[in-house]
Amino acid sequence: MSKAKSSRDRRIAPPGVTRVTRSSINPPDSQRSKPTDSGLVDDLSLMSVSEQQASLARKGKSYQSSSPSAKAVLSSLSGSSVPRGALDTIGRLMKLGRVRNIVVVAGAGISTASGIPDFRTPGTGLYANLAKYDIPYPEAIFNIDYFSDNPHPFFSLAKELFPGHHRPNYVHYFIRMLHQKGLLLRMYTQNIDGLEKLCGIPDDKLVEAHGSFATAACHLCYTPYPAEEAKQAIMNGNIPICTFCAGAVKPNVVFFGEDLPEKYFQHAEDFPKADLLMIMGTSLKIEPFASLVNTVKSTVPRLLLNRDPVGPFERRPLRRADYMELGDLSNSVRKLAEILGWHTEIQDLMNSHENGLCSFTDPSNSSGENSDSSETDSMH
Ligand code: CNA
Repeated sequence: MSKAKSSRDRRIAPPGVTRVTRSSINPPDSQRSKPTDSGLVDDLSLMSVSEQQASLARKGKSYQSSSPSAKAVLSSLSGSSVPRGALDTIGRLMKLGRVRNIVVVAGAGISTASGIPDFRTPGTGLYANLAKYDIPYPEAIFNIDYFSDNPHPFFSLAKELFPGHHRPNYVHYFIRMLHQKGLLLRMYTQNIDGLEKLCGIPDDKLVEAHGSFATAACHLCYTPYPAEEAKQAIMNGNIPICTFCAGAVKPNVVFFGEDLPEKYFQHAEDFPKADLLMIMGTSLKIEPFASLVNTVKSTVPRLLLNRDPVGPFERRPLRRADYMELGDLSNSVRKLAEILGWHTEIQDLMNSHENGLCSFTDPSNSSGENSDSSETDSMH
């Protein structure tokens, strides 16, 4: 789908890093980056035991471990003969203090509860409702070559997507709570709605891999353009025009065929450090972002919270350390928050912060914005 253009290299990869553009096509499994396997850690004996337990319990058998470390971990859990679901297992790991560096990977599904449609949900997704934009195929609306020829479809959509019309929801605040508890190593989001910043996740904890509306530039000569003026033009149904070359200005949302922001390359340091990966509300269809989930060590637990299995979670059997909770994301996240004993705290945070947001008018200026978000507290 993507037609990467080498001439469009304003956002270049750091030295020594291969230049990467956004593409909607997943590579075959054989081409995906392989995780490094650095051996079992105690946490993983818990994960594998838990899964074996569940499996044996399904077969009417009780678990008998020959692994001392697995037994030790098991014996430290109360009621350990009961098979656990994904949320219980991950919740227990977190409560035991086994998890300190969580990487969250998120997509449009975390914002549907805020009233923003995702791409691919049948019926409600943007791709199912694009007839009004009069485009030849859904991805054209985010294709930089198509935009060059005809920017109108994107600007119609941008008018609807522009940050400022929607509020963060419980899922965003759960992620902020991970930060406040000192557990969030980084959040990698594909979203362009700005709700992560708006809920108070600070800039240094956030990688907006597909850009945002917070800045704007000419799509031809890349001359920066004031974001607020671009917004005003778009909201008035006009196309902002570059004062230097007269090209169309667009918000710095990453289109198919454009380079990802430099911050994205932080993943090379973050993912090897992760001790838990939480994947939320994404179809994992867009590369290179989708393959990030394969770059944690194979012993690191991965938890998918989504309506349906996606990416590596479509395979059977699941990788030993993979867990998923299928269904509505807000419900799943709330269940996990309840297991952790955080639910009331998140609600209070959400209520107080949302009240503050009512008087906050310009989210495009936010950078962790009007919050106390730089402060973290500890889980223990
Ligand atoms: P996608 O391909 O539409 O996938 C979304 C996934 O979330 C699907 O698997 C859905 O089943 C799942 N999902 C949606 N709602 C829920 C829910 N309430 N509970 C559980 N699961 C749910 O979107 P991706 O993020 O994977 O694709 C990446 C694109 C989408 C990015 O480039 C974004 O720029 C783009 N996008 C962003 C937004 C936004 O910023 N809010 C909105 C629409 C599209």
